[in-house]
Amino acid sequence: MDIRSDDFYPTRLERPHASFERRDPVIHSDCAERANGPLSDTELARYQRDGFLVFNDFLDDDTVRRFRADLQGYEQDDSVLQAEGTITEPGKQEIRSIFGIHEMSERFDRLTRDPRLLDMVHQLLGSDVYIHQSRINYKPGFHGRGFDWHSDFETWHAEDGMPRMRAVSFSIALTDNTPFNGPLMLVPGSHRTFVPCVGRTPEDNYRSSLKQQKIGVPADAELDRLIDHHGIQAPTGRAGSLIVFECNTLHGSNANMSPWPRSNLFFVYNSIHNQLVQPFCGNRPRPGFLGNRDQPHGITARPHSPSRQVG
Ligand code: 6CS
Ligand code: FE
Repeated sequence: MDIRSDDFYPTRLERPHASFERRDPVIHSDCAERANGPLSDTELARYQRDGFLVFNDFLDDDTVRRFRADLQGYEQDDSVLQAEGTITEPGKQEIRSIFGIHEMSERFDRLTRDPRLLDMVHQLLGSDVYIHQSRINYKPGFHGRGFDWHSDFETWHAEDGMPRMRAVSFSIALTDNTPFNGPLMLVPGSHRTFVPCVGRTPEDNYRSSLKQQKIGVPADAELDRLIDHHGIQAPTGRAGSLIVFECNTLHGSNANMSPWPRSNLFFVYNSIHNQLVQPFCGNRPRPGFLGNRDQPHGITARPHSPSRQVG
């Protein structure tokens, strides 16, 4: 397949290709925008260095409880269980993820518009933003399968047509994240390297990749090199904690062998200047609940959901 002239990050190739340094800034805002946001210089420097930040106690206990009740409701709601964006665990009935949740839940939509989150995102991406993708991960006790090592951007670039690295993911824990229930693992500093992956993307790959990703997983030798150099961090913390991670930061998680679920809210902000184009893998675009298309206007802030000060 010929490489398009607008493809800054060729991947899903026929043969292995060496990793290379990212071709986009990590923090896109100018000096004035950087100074005008909730993240301190120290936090901005840590995000630049590691590709993620952790905030314990971002969401208050009452809001966590309300989201948890919503999740239980979804498990009994046939219209949700039958929705195309609802993914079950491979070979099981347990829910693995529900995508497009910001369009189904008023509470979730309000959370994504919390001024403290939007102020942080504007500071990092230097522009108005919209929701590229949202989901609830259930990761039930005993049956919650893991997620192989990957860069979200690699998938969003190849399969959704996201041109540049100008997006950031937010993951809010609705259950305690312990060393035993499959917490998110991140490779600090990996966001600065793009790792091309080998293998043509099958049509409608998402129908299997959301259960278990096989395409877009970096080669072991590359993972070995990056992890050997940067190590692995697995932030644990109480329900209500927030992890903010750059779209190209390598991450994954182990299966949940504990009795305790590891449920989290997950939503991605993309810059309005980074609109999705034709997928770079050459396939037709994925459905809107995976990659929100044609969003020329940024989302607006709404009244605070009760949560503690960020930072
Ligand atoms: O394909 C996707 O868009 C999703 N897959 C993974 C493993 N992480 C990011 C995203 O939610
Ligand atoms: Fe991911």
